[in-house]
Amino acid sequence: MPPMERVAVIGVPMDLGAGRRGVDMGPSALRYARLLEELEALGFSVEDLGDLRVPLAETLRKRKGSYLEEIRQVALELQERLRALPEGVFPIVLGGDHSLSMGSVSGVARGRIGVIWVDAHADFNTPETSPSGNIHGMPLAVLAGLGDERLTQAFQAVDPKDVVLVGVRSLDPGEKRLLKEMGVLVYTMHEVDRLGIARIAEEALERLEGLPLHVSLDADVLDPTLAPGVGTPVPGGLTYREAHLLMEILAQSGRVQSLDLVEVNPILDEKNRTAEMMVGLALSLLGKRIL
Ligand code: NNH
Ligand code: MN
Ligand code: MN
Ligand code: MN
Repeated sequence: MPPMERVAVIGVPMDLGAGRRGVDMGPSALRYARLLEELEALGFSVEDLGDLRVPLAETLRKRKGSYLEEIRQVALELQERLRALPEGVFPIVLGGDHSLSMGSVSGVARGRIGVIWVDAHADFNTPETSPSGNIHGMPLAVLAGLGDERLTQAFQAVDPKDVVLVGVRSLDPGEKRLLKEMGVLVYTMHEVDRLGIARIAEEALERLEGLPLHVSLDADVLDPTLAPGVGTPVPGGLTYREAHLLMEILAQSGRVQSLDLVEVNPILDEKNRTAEMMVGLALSLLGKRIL
């Protein structure tokens, strides 16, 4: 179990960082999948802080790729809300696209922190390396201090050596180079298959030894046959069992202090199963056990 009994849930209905619309409905889908009720059933005292206000793309009259300032504002507000939480409260941030994690990780970091980024992608692009220009492909780089200065100034919060990526299977050429240069530890699906997820979880905990941990869980890390409700599906993802085992082993460390559930796209989903799967994983990360 994490060392906390109180959970705060906050929604960030933002899709400005993604290439496709719809992840702004993620927070509703995750709540509808009974996240709060199930956490209470696990014994947590849960407070729902509601959703941040996020501008609607339709009202901005801008072309795609120019939402940096709006995203920055939303992430700053998230950062502020998380900084204001009393210590000992476990925040769960409901996305929304992954660009919100610039605000979540920098908001929960009280000194040095380890980040476990569970994603089909590395989100380690800069404006120079990004083929899409979508900001949800950049947040981890920003957190590590790379990218547009307006973002790194506000959100740089982690040493790249304190980051572990798990489940990666889609990298852009420039971000591949950056990951190597910065010494980020990346467990691609190749390593998941070779080593097994249990060993990877243990190695990640060892690498980040002694640090409080933030888990950032992108729904597209799951195999798209299980989790079709994502904007950028990539075949060959984590199975139900691998994903749960990863969460269970991280939970047993007692060091996980905060969580993002991001990139659930209800428009593309089937009967909310992607959101339901994400809720199940959150519960495992917060200590739910079979026996
Ligand atoms: N690497 C691609 C990009 O930067 C895809 C990013 N999409 C994600 N990341 N869903 O998790 O545009
Ligand atoms: Mn992502
Ligand atoms: Mn992804
Ligand atoms: Mn995604």
